[in-house]
Amino acid sequence: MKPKIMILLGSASDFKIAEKSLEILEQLELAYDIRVASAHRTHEKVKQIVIESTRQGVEVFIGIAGLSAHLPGMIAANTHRPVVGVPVDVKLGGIDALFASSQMPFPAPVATVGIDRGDNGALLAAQIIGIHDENVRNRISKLRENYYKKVQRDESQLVGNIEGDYYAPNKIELPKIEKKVFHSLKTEEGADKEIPMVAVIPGSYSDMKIAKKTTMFLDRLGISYDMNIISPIRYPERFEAYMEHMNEVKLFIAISGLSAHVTGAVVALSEKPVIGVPCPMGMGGLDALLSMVNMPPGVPVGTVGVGNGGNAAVLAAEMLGIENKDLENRVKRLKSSSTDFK
Ligand code: C2R
Repeated sequence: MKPKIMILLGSASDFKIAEKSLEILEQLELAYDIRVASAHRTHEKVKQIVIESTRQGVEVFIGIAGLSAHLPGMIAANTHRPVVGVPVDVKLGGIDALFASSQMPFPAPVATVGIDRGDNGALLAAQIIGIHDENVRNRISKLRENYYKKVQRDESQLVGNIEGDYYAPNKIELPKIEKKVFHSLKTEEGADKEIPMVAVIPGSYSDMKIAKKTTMFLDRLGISYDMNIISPIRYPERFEAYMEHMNEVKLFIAISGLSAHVTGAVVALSEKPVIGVPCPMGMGGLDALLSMVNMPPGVPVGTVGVGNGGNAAVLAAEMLGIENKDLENRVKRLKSSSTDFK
């Protein structure tokens, strides 16, 4: 059994976070390898593991590290395969590692998930593999169903134990509510030429400058896309209709500032990979970065650096390039001569 996912830990002390990843990968029946190698302390070892694993067919890397977490970035510098970064809370609540992981320069994106979210790191890696593997997609669906059932179970247990004198539960008759996720049914690559590979969703016209950077690089990489400016907060129904309409795309890129709910709304309605681009509106984009990245278990958003629309496109190309040789070669070329693309 050859590993599809390579997990690198900056230190054995990160293992408690990695355990969450392993639990998810075991449930999803995905073969992985795990090594301890620090970009700071064992620079050459990281490089060799990444180059050799890429050569041997590893499809996704997960870098788990705390403090100034340069490990995921260094992995991204040495492979054209997608890299997921899991920042670990060692100091400063993990903010240091979150910035080090997400704020990568073009064209070395790291799809960063929430602080200590080893589970979401693994789930995002699985979603990436799910782009070309229907069995993995089906298993992800079951796993998400379990998260849904857990909320239902937890709620009945919680409200069943409330004994306050003034507790006055409203008898709301809910129709049978099912988990609402728009599934893709087509599996064949290019089965329908009309279907774009990517849906790009900026939350507002204010995000267009950054969205244009994304689409410029999608164009250069030869990745087909649809784009629709649509806020799930301002136009919830239109947003849902668009998501349903786009259910055959392979992945989503959502671009948003302030309390950036676009990404969260997308991942709530889809099990495809979601790439988030935080926009600098207020607070230099810090609000958007944190609201995109710190998602609860089961609904990961792979977040790139603030304003880095270019890296979102490169990351999409890395994800799609696993099963598409042309695209793989284009992203390889771009990463080895990025100045040609500026
Ligand atoms: P020790 O417990 O070994 O001192 O490590 C590790 O990931 C860990 O979270 C403390 C923290 O330092 C982090 N570390 C990095 C890197 N190497 C180690 N961030 C790296 O290369 O980025």
